[in-house]
Amino acid sequence: MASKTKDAPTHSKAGEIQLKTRLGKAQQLELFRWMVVNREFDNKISLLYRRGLVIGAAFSSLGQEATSCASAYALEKTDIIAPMIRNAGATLVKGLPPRDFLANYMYRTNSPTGGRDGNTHMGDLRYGIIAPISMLGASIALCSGFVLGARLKGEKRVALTWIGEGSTSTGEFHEDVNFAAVMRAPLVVIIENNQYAYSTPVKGQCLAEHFADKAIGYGIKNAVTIDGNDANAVYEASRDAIDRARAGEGAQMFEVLTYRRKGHAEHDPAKYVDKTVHDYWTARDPLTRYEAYLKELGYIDDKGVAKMTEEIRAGIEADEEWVMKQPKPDPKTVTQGVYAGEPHPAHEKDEYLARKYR
Ligand SMILES: Cc1ncc(C[n+]2csc(CCOP(=O)(O)OP(=O)(O)O)c2C)c(N)n1
Repeated sequence: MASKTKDAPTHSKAGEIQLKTRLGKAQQLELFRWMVVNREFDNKISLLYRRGLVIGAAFSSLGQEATSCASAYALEKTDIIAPMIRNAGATLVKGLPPRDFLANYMYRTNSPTGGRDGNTHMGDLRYGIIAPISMLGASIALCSGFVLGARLKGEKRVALTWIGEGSTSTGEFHEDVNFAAVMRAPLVVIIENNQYAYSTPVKGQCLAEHFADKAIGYGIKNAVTIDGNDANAVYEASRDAIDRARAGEGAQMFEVLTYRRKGHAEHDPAKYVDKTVHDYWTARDPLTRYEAYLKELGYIDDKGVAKMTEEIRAGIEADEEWVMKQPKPDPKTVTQGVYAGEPHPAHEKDEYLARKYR
């Protein structure tokens, strides 16, 4: 006869969420809240883009909220992240106020880049956020440098970065992961397998069964492949990897299976996407699943979800109002503040800098 433990369910009935988690009730509710913030923030960016207020690319993480938020949620305050284009959620979890992010998208002086960038290429070291690098893969080397420097100072800081499955085909990815592994850098790399790299499906990227298999070639152990739309599964795998990195076990890597529900950016209608793939993943939406699970546990009800969502929406509306009142940079200052150590004239008298160095 099968033992009781063997028969015990591993996943909730509603939402099919992994039941085994170190997160308590309050933390799971907080994590859910972050995912709602991520989604509402994305919705706002999408609307602003359609109103012509975001010039350039607007990247959505619709459908990838669990991947982004639950992994960042497993970090300590002193840890660092190097987000990529699908990691608005992680950036917000790590502490960047949504209004600063919105202000960056709308190139205002009171924003992390002082209006130099029009989307996500911004960081803020007060929150442990390194600005994303556009050349895919390069953030891994940057993270290694940061945490190896911290190790020299005797600090136990861990870096977390994400990479799309398409970007694992770049030469930089191989060089950087190998370097991080050899140096035993306290770094975690999450491969976000969201089924498409721009218009290229996974089969056009890699013949290995799992992208996580790439880790074996660098001597990185425990590279699991998990359900990236299950917030508890993402939290647990991230926490395990972060703990191992912090304990001195070297660079860690694992793969999350998820799906990019919109095109590469808002301008891309993604007509190349296979409808079966789209429908499969749409039915496995990370927020819907986590909400169903939390309701099954009795942690929240419909009223609670509506109240939470309304509060978050109102906050983002207020942020938008604030951003609209902020100035855009003077074109004459375009060449200023480019190099480190130089004063940033766009920031000189503004509120962002005042808060930054308070
Ligand atoms: C070295 C390099 N090559 C090409 C690009 C252009 N580019 C930006 S994002 C992207 C697709 C990335 O796909 P993936 O890594 O799967 O991430 P996803 O967008 O699916 O999250 C490409 C080709 C770039 N930024 N850097």
